[in-house]
Amino acid sequence: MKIHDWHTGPYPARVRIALAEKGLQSRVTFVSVSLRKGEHKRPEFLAKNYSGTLPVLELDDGTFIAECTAITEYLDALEGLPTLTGTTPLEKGVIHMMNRRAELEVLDAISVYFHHATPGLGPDVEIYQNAEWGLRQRDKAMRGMCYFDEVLRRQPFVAGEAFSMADITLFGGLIFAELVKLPVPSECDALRAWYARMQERPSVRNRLTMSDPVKAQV
Ligand code: GTS
Repeated sequence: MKIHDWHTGPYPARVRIALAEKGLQSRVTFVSVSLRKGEHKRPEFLAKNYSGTLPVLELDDGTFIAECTAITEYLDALEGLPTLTGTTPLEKGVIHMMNRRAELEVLDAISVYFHHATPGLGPDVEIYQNAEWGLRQRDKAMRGMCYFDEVLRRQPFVAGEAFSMADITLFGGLIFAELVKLPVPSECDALRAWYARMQERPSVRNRLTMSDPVKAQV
């Protein structure tokens, strides 16, 4: 399998963390796609992913799977523990809901803020910007962080008692927040404590070095 991604990207981080959690790193090689050069908007990349976003999983039979949630679901179904997307119908439903909520309320909102209300990936890539929309999404993300703080006051992980895909997605949101210098509100201590705990996970710590070619071939 191949992963087309950009090693420091918050969305790519989601798949890298999922791979490491499942112990599947040795089964993939990484292909670097430069966001700053706009390589993800070129026809040859759009043929792999119509949406022009990273990451994309390429299977050995030539199938391309885009969207972090879909890629994580695929990897989770392969083998290994922990289960990231739930086992019972209840777990699956709650994890999917909280994962989507982490996207809608934090990660995707920060992404819109980045692309619309900051220079984003630069003038060659950001061909349409709407700063007002971007700033509204920034405010939405800040409210979203407060929501997740409340959730994490009641339970240790985003979807309940166990680590899941929803934790990985919210973590991606906070990586993005750091990149664009949006601080987690100081009163959100449960969210801050959870973030610190997430950073201690080996899958999180090793995500940037995973694409080292030597490691990729192990
Ligand atoms: N819904 C998609 C998913 O879940 O995979 C979003 C993917 C996404 O936005 N990826 C970013 C991207 O391609 C990568 S990164 O910003 O995290 O590095 N952004 C470039 C763009 O032009 O939108």
